[in-house]
Amino acid sequence: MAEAAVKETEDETQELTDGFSLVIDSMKLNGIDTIYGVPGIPITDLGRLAQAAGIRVLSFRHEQNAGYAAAIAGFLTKKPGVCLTVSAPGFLNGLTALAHATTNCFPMILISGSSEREIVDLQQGDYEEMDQLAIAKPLCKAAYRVLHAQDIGIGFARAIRAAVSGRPGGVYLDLPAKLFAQVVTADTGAKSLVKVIDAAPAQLPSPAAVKRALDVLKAAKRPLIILGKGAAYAQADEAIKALVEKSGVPFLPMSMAKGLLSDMHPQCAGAARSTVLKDSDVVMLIGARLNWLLSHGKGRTWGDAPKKFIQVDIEPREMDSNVEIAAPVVGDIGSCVAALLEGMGGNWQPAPTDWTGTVKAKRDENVAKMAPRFMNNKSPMDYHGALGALRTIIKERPDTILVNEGANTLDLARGAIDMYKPRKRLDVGTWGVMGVGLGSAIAAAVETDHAVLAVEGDSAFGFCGMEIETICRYKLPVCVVVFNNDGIYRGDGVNTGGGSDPATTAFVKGARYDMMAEAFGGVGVNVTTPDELRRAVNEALDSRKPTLINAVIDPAAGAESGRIGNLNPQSKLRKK
Ligand code: ADP
Ligand code: TPW
Ligand code: MG
Repeated sequence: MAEAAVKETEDETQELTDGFSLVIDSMKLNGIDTIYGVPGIPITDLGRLAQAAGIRVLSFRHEQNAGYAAAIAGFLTKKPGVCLTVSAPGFLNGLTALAHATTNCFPMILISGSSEREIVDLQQGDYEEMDQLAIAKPLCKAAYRVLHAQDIGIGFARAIRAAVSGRPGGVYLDLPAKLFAQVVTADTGAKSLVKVIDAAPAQLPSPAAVKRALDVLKAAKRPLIILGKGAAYAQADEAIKALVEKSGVPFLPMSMAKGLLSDMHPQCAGAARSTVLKDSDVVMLIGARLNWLLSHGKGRTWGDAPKKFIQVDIEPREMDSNVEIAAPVVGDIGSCVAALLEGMGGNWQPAPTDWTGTVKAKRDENVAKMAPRFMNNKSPMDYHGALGALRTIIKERPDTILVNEGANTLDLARGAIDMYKPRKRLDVGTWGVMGVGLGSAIAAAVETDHAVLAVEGDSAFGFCGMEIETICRYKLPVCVVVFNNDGIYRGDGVNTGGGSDPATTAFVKGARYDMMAEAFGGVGVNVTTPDELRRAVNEALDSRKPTLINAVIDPAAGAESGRIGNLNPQSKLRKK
């Protein structure tokens, strides 16, 4: 009896901690210093306490945009970007971004509060009841739930490792409301924390794989290197540059790999894309998948000449996903490229000059052909006139991060705007998701402190436009340019069934998106010529003030589905 009383007194004098603190301590211990999310039950206090503890907490207007921000933060930093949401509806809003992160191989952790397990599992109708763990599982790389405060440390360690090791991806971490208030002694809590050592261990390729790849490359007459966003993610910029230059092989950057080596690099084959895909005989893929974006490695795009593929990727199961890979090199890109460079030795014979000469000539020809189109000063603007202004701005300000989404606005900007530095182009990724723009812009500004130029189709902007308030609220150096052509693909669509409803692809004519920025104390500008656009963007990037420019584009200038109209089920029928 007396003994028990003494013990109780001891416990009372012991310092205590709770679930809230252990979540925050786990993040801080592992260098997670930013949270993107939307508050509400049961995570409002977690956000407040995290902010008080020195974590930057960015409150969004919709979880999907917070999730896209977290995904891009992961891409830019190689640390998992964290998105924090409430239960059921907030969780579901975050889920699209989690799936998007997983699809794009970006490390991200979606943390959602959840309702009481006992009630959820008996389906008794709890507040925002939903079996979130089960729903998240098929949409991400891993999903975990923590039920006890003393397991929070392990929960975070597992989530972080799963997100960044091997092929990066999205992880769901379910934190039930009850967990946050659970109390343990400070001592128990401290002992339960885990600092993740070497979260993404180097994965070295086998010497045999490296030799095989070099043998294939050596025998090539018309070699090509394709750099994907995995290569940009890997942050092995110098080694990749050295490999490209030592090999003398022309390189083709995928959308988000533009700038990994400057588009001005003499070996860049960006403007000779169809030629190099068709005529190459050996293709080395570095951090790029042979998915739809590369026509699955076969068909007309790739021509009839037999081809051999070398693929450098961390995911062994990516090999042979679409066509036979003659030389798989499995490992992390940094290690693989270093091994390839070493294997090439001191007297590697660079790619044949008849091939590199042909590619360069084709490239220069195409560049010259396009140049006059970017110089037109039409009003209303066409895409090329408007993009001509923006391409000059990025050339003059190569550290600016370019965010880009839309259909024509995306496809034409990708070709028009040359990139000069790694990880400066952020776009719709593997799925072509509309609405990633403002979340990406916010994360880019927060994570890098560089000014951001977001070039948005008016439809694309509509999916995330309310985050202009977030940009204004946090005073972020983001300049959003809405390419306003009154609609999806084109603004001149008609309702072919007659009737008074507008076409499904048409929006309100002459809308003034710039006024949205003014509503929140930002700068709004309406521009109708490339000169006005140039002036407004330069001013925004100089001032670093939140700015929204409504750029009036000719409603008849665009093409259905931009550059990928061939994927429309009816496009073949229509052509007949
Ligand atoms: P893109 O769309 O630019 O062609 P993808 O998203 O299709 O690029 O491909 C990216 C690839 O990069 C994925 O297959 C992924 O496994 C791989 N990857 C990502 N990070 C690394 C890394 N650090 N080392 C090796 N491969 C990586
Ligand atoms: C989440 C389908 C692809 S492109 C696009 C839509 C709706 C909008 C194109 O119009 P925008 O660009 O942005 O005005 P422009 O210059 O051609 O006029 N929902 C999601 N993702 C996709 N990809 C779609 C719908 C789509
Ligand atoms: Mg549009």
